[in-house]
Amino acid sequence: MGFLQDPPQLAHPYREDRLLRAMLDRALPPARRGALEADLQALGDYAQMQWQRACHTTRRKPVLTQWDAWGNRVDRIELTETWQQGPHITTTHSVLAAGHEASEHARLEEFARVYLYHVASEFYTCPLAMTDGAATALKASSNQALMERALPHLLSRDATTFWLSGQWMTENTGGSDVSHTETVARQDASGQWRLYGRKWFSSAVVGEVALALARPEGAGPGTGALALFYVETMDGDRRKPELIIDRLKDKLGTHELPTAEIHLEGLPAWPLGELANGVRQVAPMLNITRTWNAVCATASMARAIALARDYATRRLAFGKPLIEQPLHAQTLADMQAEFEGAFALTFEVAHLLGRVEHGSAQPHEVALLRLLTPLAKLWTGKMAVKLCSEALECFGGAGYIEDTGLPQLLRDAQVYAIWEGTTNVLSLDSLRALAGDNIGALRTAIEGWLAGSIDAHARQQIHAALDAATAQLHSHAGQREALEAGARGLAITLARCAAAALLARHDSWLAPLGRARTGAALRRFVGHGLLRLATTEATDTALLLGPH
Ligand code: MFK
Repeated sequence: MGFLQDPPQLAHPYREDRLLRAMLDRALPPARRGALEADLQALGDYAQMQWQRACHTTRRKPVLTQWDAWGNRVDRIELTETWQQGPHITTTHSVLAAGHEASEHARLEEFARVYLYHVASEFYTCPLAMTDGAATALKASSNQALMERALPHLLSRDATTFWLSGQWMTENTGGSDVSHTETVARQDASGQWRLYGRKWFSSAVVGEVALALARPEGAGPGTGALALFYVETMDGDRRKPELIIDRLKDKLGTHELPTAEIHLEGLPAWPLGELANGVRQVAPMLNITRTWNAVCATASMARAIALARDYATRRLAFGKPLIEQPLHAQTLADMQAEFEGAFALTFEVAHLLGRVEHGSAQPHEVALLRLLTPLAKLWTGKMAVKLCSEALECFGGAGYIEDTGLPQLLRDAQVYAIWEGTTNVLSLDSLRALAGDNIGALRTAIEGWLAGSIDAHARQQIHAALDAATAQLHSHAGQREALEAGARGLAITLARCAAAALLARHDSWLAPLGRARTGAALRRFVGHGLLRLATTEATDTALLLGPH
């Protein structure tokens, strides 16, 4: 046998992750940091074991069986082994329950667990995100009866009592624009609400409950007339007959996740609150699942970079390891700097969420969280696709070969820019969040993060980009079309400004500790430029899109 290449090895995703460890050291009081250690070690062990297992087994997809041998409709879904382990791993390590503890650090501690678990979970984190979102929306609803019924299950620390929740919004008529929702809620003779209609993307159809948008019978058109309902899907261990699974989707990635098309034929349902303004009621859920999306996108980037970096130490070309080749080293370092910016912003959102929910946030931080949530989601979603693609290229041809386990990273990453709102929908949401003078909240936060920074060049660049973004926002005020056309560039510029300032804050904390890498990510990240504002000349847009 001639030459054989060493495959990449995955370093321990927790013990060897200096970024995650340093962030937690900085953000958490020592007692809470210590209490987190056992779960993070165990989830890191699980992640490493799952990567090794994935390299030696054939990947499977869930299988839907609609009919049994005797002609009964059964709609049974056989899950992958990893998905079957999901409830046990999740409850044993308190992944969801941790986020709902009475502490301003609860969400940060939850999302550190999610970060380690995500890639290993085969996207079991998708229904977990929705379960977390459902628990949060239920709490916000003040519906005492539903809270008492569902929360002990959704936040259970015991797999035998744990319930997963779905989020059923998307229909054939729209995923982004839900105003044409066709699902109808009708009261039967006993006064029980029942749902009738078709839901087109149900990623947690194996869950025990779901939150669903529906139009109460006789209500008017549009979004405002939609109501939010809670449903349960199971009768003991049988799926309720009023919930029909039409088929599982054949998707580009996330193959282990059973995303289904379903229809509802009178499924019993309970309104969370008033019989209108369902989107407003589901918004707490959307903001939670968007935070999950950002954390999971960041976790995928971490995995792709870890493997590419390790491989660069094993693969020789032109007489030396790839990591010693100047252009390859430059490529990896560029990826690392962008990733560190994304990591800083994502975990700031997680920590801020906990402070806002706990009531310990400063006054401007509520508006700040509302803005940073869509910014983190849209920016990390796009970046994950780019970085995973670049990481595959770092392996040459091997990155294109299925049973290396690498192509899956790229296929799966594409979902982050689509799920929970596309980049454009999230950019428009960031305009909603900027209404009033909410850019002032970001400015206040950035000044605070930069307070101890010694990098004068970075400070100047951040201020200049923020000024340019603010000027564009003000110059487009009252011109809705120009404002919308520029929304993506504006959002990404603001995300980059926030990320750079957060890198500066982290450096200010690291510097007195004498850590060798201090400042490198910030310098490189700022070197890539912060401004991404778009040219929005409407005449050119029309010319470019006109008939050829
Ligand atoms: C592993 C990673 C985990 C990820 C989880 C994976 C789950 C996958 C399953 C899915 O992808 S489910 C599909 C997800 N679908 C979406 O995310 C919907 C995308 N569309 C939007 O986000 C639209 O912006 C939205 C439907 C929310 C609203 O559009 P509309 O119809 O134009 O509503 P409108 O009138 O602007 O807003 C209605 C109310 O909600 C307003 O409040 P008021 O009634 O008080 O004026 C808005 O301010 C409020 N609102 C909207 N978005 C909000 C919000 N409030 C707070 N936060 C938000 N983000």
